[in-house]
Amino acid sequence: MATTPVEPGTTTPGPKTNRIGLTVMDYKGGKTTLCAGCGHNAISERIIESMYEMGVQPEFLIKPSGIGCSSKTPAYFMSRSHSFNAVHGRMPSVATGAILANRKLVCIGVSGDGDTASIGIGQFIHLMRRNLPIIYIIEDNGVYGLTKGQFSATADLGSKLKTGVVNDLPPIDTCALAIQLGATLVGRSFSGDKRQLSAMLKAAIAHKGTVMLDVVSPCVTFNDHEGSTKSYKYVKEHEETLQDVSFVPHFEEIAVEYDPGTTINVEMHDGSHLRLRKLHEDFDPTNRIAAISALMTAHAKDEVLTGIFYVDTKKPSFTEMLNLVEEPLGTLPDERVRPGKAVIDEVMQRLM
Ligand SMILES: Cc1ncc(C[n+]2csc(CCOP(=O)(O)OP(=O)(O)O)c2C)c(N)n1
Ligand code: SF4
Ligand SMILES: [Mg+2]
Repeated sequence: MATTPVEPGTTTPGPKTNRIGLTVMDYKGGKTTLCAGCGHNAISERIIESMYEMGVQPEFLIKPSGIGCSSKTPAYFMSRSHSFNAVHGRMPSVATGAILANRKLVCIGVSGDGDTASIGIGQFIHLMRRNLPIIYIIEDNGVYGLTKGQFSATADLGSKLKTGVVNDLPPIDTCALAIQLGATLVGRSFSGDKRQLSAMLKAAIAHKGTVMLDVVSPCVTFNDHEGSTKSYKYVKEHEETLQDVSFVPHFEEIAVEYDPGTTINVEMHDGSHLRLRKLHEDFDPTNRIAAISALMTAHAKDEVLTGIFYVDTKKPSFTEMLNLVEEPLGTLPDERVRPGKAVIDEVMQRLM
């Protein structure tokens, strides 16, 4: 659906368009069927805005997901893009196949804390090791929302269900795990923090490698009560922000200067700039050990630490490591992917 540009000589301006001539409506999806006030809806809104502002061509985006309320959300943004609702916890293998078949696609994989940290933990771990170009989002509410609110593996020790049941197991910190395993842009945000989440998503779109964003996203129906550590109230009262995150895309002029003493500037693969104004001591987001230590310290203090914990723009991505041809494998003609008879005969000769 192309948008109508302003006709020369007319006075009524057409709808606002982005750098590829699309309106924000071109990035919308179906009407949400999630509960009113669910954090996941706010995340879909931020995805729509950031994809529009970055000028991602919807037809070049794939949005695989697993199973859960969170995994339903790709239906509520970017209807013109490709979608794949995979088996519970198995989105990483579908995403890997899609990206290897077409390296030109932008991939945003949407998962939940149950989908990732419970049933899908094995797939998640191996995905994080590969630095596949993917934006992996965990919409983290600490419960299995779709199956009526049981604890997931990201629920904090001592947090309470509505029924009074107390969680007696420690949480898996998906960010610490992703950093340790090799993801190259890792952060945590909150569905209620529009500014921070938008900046992180735009940086994620510019990054060429595995982005892992854990977004705390309250479940208003099953986990937003007193005793929950994933409620709106708890996160607002316990959030500790590492940096003020801003993003300058490569197609915009850098108007604002920054002071290197207070702000870390990360140049992304496409020439965009991720700006991290320090709010926390001298935190260095290129130091993995410091990042894991900051996360562990925050847990010990019952803080919900948000910000960009780790970034590495130098590590080769999985597609680079595999030395794939530029042209998507999925569109290569048969004569370029099938060895001819002479090649097969030669291999057979060598095996005799
Ligand atoms: C193989 C399999 N096991 C269990 C289920 C049941 N099930 C559906 S969604 C879900 C948990 C979803 O939790 P999460 O990923 O946190 O998503 P949320 O609904 O909280 O957004 C479970 C256990 C299933 N669909 N498939
Ligand atoms: S049950 Fe919870 S996670 Fe699911 S849509 Fe409702 S508020 Fe959101
Ligand atoms: Mg959940």
